[in-house]
Amino acid sequence: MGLTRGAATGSGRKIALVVSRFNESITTALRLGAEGELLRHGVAQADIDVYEVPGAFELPCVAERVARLQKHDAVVCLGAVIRGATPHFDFVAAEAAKGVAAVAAKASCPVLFGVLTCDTEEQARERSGGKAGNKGADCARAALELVDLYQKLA
Ligand code: INI
Repeated sequence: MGLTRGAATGSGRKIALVVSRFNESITTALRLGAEGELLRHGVAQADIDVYEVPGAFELPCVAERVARLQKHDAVVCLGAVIRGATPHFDFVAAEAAKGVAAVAAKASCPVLFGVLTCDTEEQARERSGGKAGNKGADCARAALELVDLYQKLA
């Protein structure tokens, strides 16, 4: 029996963040959390590229194009879908999740899903630097771990 896991080391890694603008105060907090985590793990500021999209629905198609550039070791998708009063929520959340998963399955580098899907803005705030941590930071760390694991599996 063997255990293979990736180490979350950032030195020399190039990471793309695809960030949606909808619910911008939340997605900015996710992006800052992700950037902070990458820097803490040794990624150089110059090696972090941010691509902005209007909403979470647009994350998969842009993530796919960014992954195809083969300029980055991982692509991290960040967004916030908040239910509020709109039935739009279910469609946007489902398409973002399915879309990013489909891109991740085909891409040669790790593609991560850092999209909050919450009932309320308060829940989203809690998960973007509040008492429930920062999903952007978690996702960035997971990306570094996967980069190393993909390398071990290559
Ligand atoms: N986009 C989000 O990122 N979060 C949301 O909560 C949201 N809601 O609720 O509507 C949302 N809608 C916009 C969507 O992502 C697309 O940008 C839009 O439909 C254009 O394709």
